Amino acid sequence: MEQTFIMIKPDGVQRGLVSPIPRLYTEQPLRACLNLAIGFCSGLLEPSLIIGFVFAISLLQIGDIISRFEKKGYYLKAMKFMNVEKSFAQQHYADLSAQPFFAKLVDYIISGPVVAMVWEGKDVVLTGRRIIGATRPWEAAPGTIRGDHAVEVSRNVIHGSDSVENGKKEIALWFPGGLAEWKSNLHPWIYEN
Ligand code: IDP
Ligand code: MG
Repeated sequence: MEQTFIMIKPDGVQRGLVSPIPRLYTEQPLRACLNLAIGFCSGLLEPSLIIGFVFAISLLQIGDIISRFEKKGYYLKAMKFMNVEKSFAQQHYADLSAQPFFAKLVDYIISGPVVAMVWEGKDVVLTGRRIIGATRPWEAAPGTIRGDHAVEVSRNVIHGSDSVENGKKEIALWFPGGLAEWKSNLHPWIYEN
């Protein structure tokens, strides 16, 4: 099945889209506790608890973006929370290196941690782009992530591969170690084949 690379950019991580932490705690305390527990456990596995704590907070913030893809019927095949090196950001956006905004774009992507993900499903590249919305947030339809949560093109919250081919390239770049192999038990209820 088709796969796409989705990245929540540093502003998306920082802004806590849709679910500010206090609201999440009052409205969805179970989910908040679960996220915190996952973050704490990851802290135990990681070299420092602080990384786990940051991961916990970030999961609270990015949960709604992940939910949009999950609820649609796509499968999360890989996810990591990380800081990006400058040279890596330049490689990811190599196709745009001639653009006047390239240097700024690279600085933006390395300005804080990002959440890198691979999602799988039928037509996930095109549909993922529709869920994300147009590059320029003022052109993005209401209901899309950028349409609802971004103002500036240089602060547009999220990245999604623009073709199957580029998706493959980006997945290989961001997840050289491969992806999780799994299939949801709900698969026959979402997909015909
Ligand atoms: P996309 O993210 O919707 O695929 P691209 O054209 O591939 O859009 O551009 C990559 C990223 O570069 C955009 O998401 C946006 O953050 C940034 N960008 C695009 N155009 C501009 C611009 O005119 N000024 C500043 N940043 C831009
Ligand atoms: Mg692009």
